[in-house]
Amino acid sequence: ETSPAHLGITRPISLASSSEEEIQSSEQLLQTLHDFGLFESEEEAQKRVVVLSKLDKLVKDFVYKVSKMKGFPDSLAKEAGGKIYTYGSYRLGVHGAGADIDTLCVFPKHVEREHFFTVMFEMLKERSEVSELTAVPDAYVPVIKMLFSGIPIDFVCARLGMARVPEDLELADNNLLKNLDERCVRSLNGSRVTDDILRLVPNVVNFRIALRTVKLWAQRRAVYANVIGFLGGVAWAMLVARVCQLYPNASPASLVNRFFMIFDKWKWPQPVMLKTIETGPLAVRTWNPQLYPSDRNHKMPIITPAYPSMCATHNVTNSTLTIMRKELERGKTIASEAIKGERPWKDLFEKSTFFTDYKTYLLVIASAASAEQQLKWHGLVESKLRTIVSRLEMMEPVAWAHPFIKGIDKVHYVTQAERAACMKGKYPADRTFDIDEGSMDKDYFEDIKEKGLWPEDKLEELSPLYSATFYIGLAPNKAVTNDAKDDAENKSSKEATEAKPAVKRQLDLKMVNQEFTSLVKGTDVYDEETMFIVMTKVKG
Ligand code: 3AT
Ligand code: MN
Ligand code: MN
Repeated sequence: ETSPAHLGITRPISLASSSEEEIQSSEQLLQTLHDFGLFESEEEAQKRVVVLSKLDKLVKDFVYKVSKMKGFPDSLAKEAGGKIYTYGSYRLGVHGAGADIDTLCVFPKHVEREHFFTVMFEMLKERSEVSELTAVPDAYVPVIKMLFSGIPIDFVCARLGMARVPEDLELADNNLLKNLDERCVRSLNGSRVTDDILRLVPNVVNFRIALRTVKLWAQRRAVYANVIGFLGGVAWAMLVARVCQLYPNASPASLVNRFFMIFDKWKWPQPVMLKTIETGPLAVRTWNPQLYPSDRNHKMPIITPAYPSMCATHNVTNSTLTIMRKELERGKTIASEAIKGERPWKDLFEKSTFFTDYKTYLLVIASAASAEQQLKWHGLVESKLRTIVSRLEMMEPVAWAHPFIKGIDKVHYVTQAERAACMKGKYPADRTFDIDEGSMDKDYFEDIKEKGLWPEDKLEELSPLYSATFYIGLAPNKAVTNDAKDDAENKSSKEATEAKPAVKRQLDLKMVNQEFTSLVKGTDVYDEETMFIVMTKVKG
């Protein structure tokens, strides 16, 4: 059988080009994206190019330096090479104005991973362009974070099994992964996946506009958060890429419209893939629900194309799937009208009303005594939050549990005496300040003085306590008649375990609370002296 070449595991649904009307609608969509400030200026774009070329030069200097340290003659040290690649939103070409540049540093085998966190780290420290330099060598994907000329950089590294890293090296060859440290494989994976996505999309320009639309929609509708159980940037990118494969000649507006039509009706857990899953040279497993029961648990599998293929949506629960389905349905209605010119595209991006959507919210409040401790504690609690969601959604009175996409950070200036109340989630309103993203270090004593919130001569009685509040909206299961009072707070756990099935219809948050508390306290992040966790229920 002869068929026209196509990208993807099936043939396209339609090869049709877009109509005049759809092309016009695409113009309006693009204008709307501009109105939302999604595109950086030419000047900012140029700045990124300069930063990247400096980083590439730095990597070559780094490899040279380590080669010399290892006693290489000058000529060989110079030939050892080294090179950067990008991944993430910048590589896909869909980054917003303030976005980071996710950058991968690749070096030859005589340079060790540790050198990246010592030698490279020191080289960066010396640079006048670099600020807020921090190394996280123990992360799942070890990383150096910094601002370079004010642009946030996530700098990861991979040591390859070759003597030199030539300028034209491509990362697509699976054999590159042989005998590498697992952390190097993971670091390479980011670039290999984004490269593959771009290769597997028929028209990259249209893909980018459609993906920018979907990302903005997902952010505004509060369904963009991989850790919490929604989808992250890579997963949304793969869904859009699949639609591009199915409609290779469609304009951006029709891609967006098709995106909502297709995924509103998708029969999850049927997986979304951009190509067939490859086998390869490593002893790692690739996604395979026939073989691995845990892969059968994936509610909304979206599989990364690059070997070793994995599910990018491991964290999705029944609840978050339900919420995303509702949003896709809403999106479908709006997009189908917008593409006909019957309503503006901006309607798609109306902000989520999460905080008023529910009658009852469960609040999980994590607090710590220092900004440094809080950063870790916030991250840990966030990463475990979906266990509460899975627990709640199994309970009869709950139709679904809706986690908000991020914890809300605040800092409270409190006395020793007030700390006990704080542990229960009760903070003084007038000495509480919102923390803007990434500004945990700011101190508010000046504000307290200026506003006369505390006697000036007694300011030393106050010390900061940092808190992060995670909200989970509880949708009641209307089929359950719940006339018994929900008394999770005052019921002993003995009574709870002895309760008869009929009584279990009550929302027993006490058990959920106990389980979650022991889960987070059982980790090595937890410090009894300085970290606190509390769960409360509030009416919306
Ligand atoms: P932004 O435009 O930066 O908001 P992005 O898609 O570039 O969107 P990130 O910079 O957060 O998002 O992440 C880029 C990639 O890095 C996505 C994923 O392949 C990888 N990544 C991010 N966070 C983690 C993590 N915690 N663990 C492993 N990989 C991660
Ligand atoms: Mn990024
Ligand atoms: Mn990043």
